[in-house]
Amino acid sequence: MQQAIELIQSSDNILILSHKKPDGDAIGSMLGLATGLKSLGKRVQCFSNDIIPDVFNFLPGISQIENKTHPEHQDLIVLLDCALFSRTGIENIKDVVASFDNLLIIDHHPKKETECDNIQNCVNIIDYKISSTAVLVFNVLKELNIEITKDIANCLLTGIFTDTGGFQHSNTDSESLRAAAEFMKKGSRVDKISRNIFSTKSLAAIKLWGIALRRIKTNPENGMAVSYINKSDMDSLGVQEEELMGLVNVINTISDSKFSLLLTESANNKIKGSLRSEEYKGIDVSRIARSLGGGGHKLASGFEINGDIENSISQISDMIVEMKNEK
Ligand SMILES: [Mn+2]
Repeated sequence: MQQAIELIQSSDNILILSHKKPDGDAIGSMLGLATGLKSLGKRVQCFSNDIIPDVFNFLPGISQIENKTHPEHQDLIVLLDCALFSRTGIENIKDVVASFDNLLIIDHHPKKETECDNIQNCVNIIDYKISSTAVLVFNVLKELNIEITKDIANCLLTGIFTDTGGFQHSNTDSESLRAAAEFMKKGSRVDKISRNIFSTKSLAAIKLWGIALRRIKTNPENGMAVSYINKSDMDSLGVQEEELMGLVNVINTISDSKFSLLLTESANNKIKGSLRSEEYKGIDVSRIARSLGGGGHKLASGFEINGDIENSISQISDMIVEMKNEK
């Protein structure tokens, strides 16, 4: 932590990056950190390769996350909620930064390698036991004696709220709730965040959820509850992929399944898979995700594959039966 603090204190120009397909924790952590560091007089930029889902438009300062590149020198790059440049979706880091002196990684995903393996002047704060990157950012801001304003509180509470599934997942711990309580003392409100994130769905999106729910199949052999959404389903209803956020958690509520899988077809034969389970169900879905080239947490992970939906479901299903037999 001390090294990280010194890095930040000695840097004037700071670029904050996070992972592609940014979620509430990625976006909330970026904005919370950026707003905090700006209060110290730093020049801070946030960049996201992928567009920010509209559902996060309520966050203060959301417009400061840029999508255009203007590479220049940075004293410090902060990588949030991921630990490799490749996770940012930026093809070549030189596209967004001409050069940089130092790198700081703040993340809570379990991992084998980080960008620090490739770069010498790199410091990391990585703790996979923490619920969200937002909590780690909160600790950094406190260490820097930065005043937590209502805006910062709103951003960081959104990060914790989304990564804990609205304080329902098993990663909801006393540290997250203590941080959340601090943010509420600053004027942030869980009910408002909840409303903005979960209660802003269009009728078309709910109808699409209905299509996916009707398609759920359970497999007693491997405990999987699986469904899928085709590109044509989304196109015909005019629904964006971001409006599917939370759907896999609903599939995961089937009591006699061990884990849930939602496959979403995006353009040109690409399929995104989201996996969820619950602590008491005794499945580590990150193993499944990793064997398909993805990653994530034990109870929430994802992957991307090429192919068509039907084939993918049967292949993944067979693979999981094999994985179970190996145990
Ligand atoms: Mn996270």
